[in-house]
Amino acid sequence: MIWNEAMECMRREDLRKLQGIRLKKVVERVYHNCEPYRKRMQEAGISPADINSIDDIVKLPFTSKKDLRDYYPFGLLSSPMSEIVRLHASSGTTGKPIVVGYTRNDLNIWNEVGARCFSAYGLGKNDVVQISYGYGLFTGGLGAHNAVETIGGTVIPMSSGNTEKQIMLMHDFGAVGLACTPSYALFLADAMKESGISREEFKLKVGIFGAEPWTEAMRRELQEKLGIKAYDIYGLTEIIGPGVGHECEYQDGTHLCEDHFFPEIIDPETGESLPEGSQGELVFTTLTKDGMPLIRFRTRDLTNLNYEQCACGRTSVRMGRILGRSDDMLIIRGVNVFPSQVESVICEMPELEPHYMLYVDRINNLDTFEVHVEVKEEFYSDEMSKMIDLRKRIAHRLQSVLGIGPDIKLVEPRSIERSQGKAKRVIDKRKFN
Ligand code: DLL
Repeated sequence: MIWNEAMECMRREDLRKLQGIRLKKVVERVYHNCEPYRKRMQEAGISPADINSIDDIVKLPFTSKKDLRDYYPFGLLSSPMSEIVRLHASSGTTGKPIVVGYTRNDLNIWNEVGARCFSAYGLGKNDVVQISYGYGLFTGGLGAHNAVETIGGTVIPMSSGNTEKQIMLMHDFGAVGLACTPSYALFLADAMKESGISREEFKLKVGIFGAEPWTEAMRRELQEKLGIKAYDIYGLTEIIGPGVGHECEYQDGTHLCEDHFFPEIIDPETGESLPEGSQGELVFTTLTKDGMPLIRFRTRDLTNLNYEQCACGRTSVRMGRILGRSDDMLIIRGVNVFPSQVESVICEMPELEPHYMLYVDRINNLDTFEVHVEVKEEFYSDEMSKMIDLRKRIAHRLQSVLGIGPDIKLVEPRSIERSQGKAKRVIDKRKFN
């Protein structure tokens, strides 16, 4: 179902006009209400008068994660605190978190885009949806929660953790939708199997998965294990939270809510805009937010954009799978490696569970790279030769995909730690040397 046909199916020429009008307004807002933005624009020699269409966006300076840290906690707000009704934060790996303030209007926008997502997954007022994203400063729980309420569905505000209860309530309350990270969904899939309740006794049909990179291979795995359709939901705290983009019934790219969040793809090295279809760093400008609008915010997420119209009727651009954040990229013996590439290979091999860890270290000035992966119960064997053969095949596949051959360690089923939120799949000890 399409929640807001006028906006989601707007002719692209009209959309660009609307984006231009909104851009001018938001640039005026930050220029007049937020000192760091005004200063930066003055330094670049531009003023709101120079912004007259969406094409002018390239004249504006970028905003980075560092800016959000430098102006912690409230330095980038464009509304007075009296207008801010909610705060969210995303925890960085080190130091202070990134804080975002929302006005009432911002929360309404969030509900609107969230409703578009959940409608696109085919959910509506008759559906019960279990929200197993964490609640709190993380935007996942409350964001998905309000989206489901907006479409009139019934929310089970579970949050993450307490797996047995997750399974019991999912069953007893007849949840049709499950919203959580793909890694937690895997964990819950195993727990459902172990619960002794047969799959047919659950009503689950739709998975709403995001907050971390996941691959097509992982989608197949989850769809099969849970007997559902698994859809992507994308978002980031700085921009609004879950709801920046969503898949539709065709599962062929993540539609971005472009009337609110204008996307660009740039070369992460030079900052230059890249031609349509190129892979690069995703940049967003919030076109309608009041509390903390961001201009040309560099997400560090690597992806590509497809402007061809989708069969669903929406005209909005579709984002490809996120390869990872540029900061997730490992450089091992000079070769660029994304954990998602390893995931694709592992999920394609029938003998392996989709649970894996990457260990990187530097010993005697040489990078070491180990992949630990669980072998399925039925393939786990005492026969040495079988296991050696399997290791060889995995190493060979990884070598051809990555251009570098890791050491493979096959581990017993259930021996790799499960995640209840965003999975941590890399331990890079070189950082601590
Ligand atoms: O993860 C918001 C969210 C919550 C999205 C629930 C979807 C569902 P942050 O904690 O600020 O916000 O992390 C944002 O997570 O820049 C991406 O690197 C990654 N990410 C989010 N969604 C996806 C996705 C939330 N669908 C960062 N696919 C983003 C791949 C994703 N990566």
